[in-house]
Amino acid sequence: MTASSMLAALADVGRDPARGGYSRPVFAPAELELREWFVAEARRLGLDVETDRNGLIWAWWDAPGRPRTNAVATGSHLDSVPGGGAFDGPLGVVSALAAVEQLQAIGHTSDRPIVVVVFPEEEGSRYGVPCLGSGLLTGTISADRALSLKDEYGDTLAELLDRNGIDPARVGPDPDAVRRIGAFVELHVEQGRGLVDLAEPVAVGRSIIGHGRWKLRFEGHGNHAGTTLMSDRNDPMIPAAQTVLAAETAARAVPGARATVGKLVPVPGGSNVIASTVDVWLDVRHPDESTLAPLVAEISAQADRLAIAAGCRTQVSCESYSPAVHFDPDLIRRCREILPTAALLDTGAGHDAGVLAPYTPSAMLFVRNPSGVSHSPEEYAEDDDVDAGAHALTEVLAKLSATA
Ligand code: HGY
Ligand code: MN
Ligand code: MN
Repeated sequence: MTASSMLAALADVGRDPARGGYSRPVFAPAELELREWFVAEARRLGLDVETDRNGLIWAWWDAPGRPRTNAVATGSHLDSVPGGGAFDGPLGVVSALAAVEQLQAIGHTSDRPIVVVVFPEEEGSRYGVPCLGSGLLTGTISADRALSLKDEYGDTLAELLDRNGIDPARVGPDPDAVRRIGAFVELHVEQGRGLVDLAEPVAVGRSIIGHGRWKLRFEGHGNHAGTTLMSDRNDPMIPAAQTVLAAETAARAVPGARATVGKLVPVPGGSNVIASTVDVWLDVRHPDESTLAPLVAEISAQADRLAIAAGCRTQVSCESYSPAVHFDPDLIRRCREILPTAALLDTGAGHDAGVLAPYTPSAMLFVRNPSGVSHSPEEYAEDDDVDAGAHALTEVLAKLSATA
């Protein structure tokens, strides 16, 4: 099957009629359906499939007697943001399967095994921490912290994994699994317009900017919307709203900075109720970490001042932080030798390849997205570009796996 035909086969899984696009939280029915589809497809290709102690799926293309060392790995994620696009994650997974199928069709033999990996909870939409699967694999996040994370239903990750046949007691770093990887190349839909004006549908990734997520809790005094005079209020919604504006103003003043509040949750959340608390999730990113930290500090200080002025309190906690990533220069060079017309792109989006980068040579391929829009139902890639991306990945896997 081609990558575009596989994507078409998945087009109805996890559609979100309320938001548009797709909502495929990790281990929710839609993502489980995609995982089952992946396992069936991988087995159709004769790959040896196993789900590891952290919920990652590994589909190995073995050869008799060839050890699982120095593998050329590829893959991506199947989970999505709420109301996300069809390509963010699944494109890398279907392209990896299509590349393996193409290599098998031409009788490719290689000195190195090829393995396709599916990483759980890349978006962090259910548990708040992005790249949770690759973070557990590499030890970037501790098992204790991960297992105690709760979703909006109060389900801990431990309970969710247990319900899906994964023993929470075994969750944790898997250095042997990381050591088996000699190189990792993730294909992903581009989440920007770097390729739109070029005549080339595929680019090689160079870097990921630093990025993190902070939770700001504003605590006030819940009360009645009608009987509480304006002079008698400690309404946490006010400093929360002012902080959203302050974050936007602060980020606009710093070239290259991005600050976003995409999630704000008042408790109890009644339309005739002054909230008792308001939680605000702040996503801040910048290519230079020495700029990112002071920007977050400034926004946090403003939140504190605004809260005090409203007779409220704030608590700020860092939910996740991903340092800037520079992909492996040699692997980038190899990819560009194999794909000489491919542009070089930096990205503002985080990826599992970024988490793996400090542990094994990692790189990325990006496929043109005509509008550049992502994390939205509008996310898109033309079938021809999807298949050009899969072909590029096929070439990269063939050349990388052919050398000892
Ligand atoms: O948020 C990100 O950059 C990625 O899509 N997880
Ligand atoms: Mn994403
Ligand atoms: Mn992604």
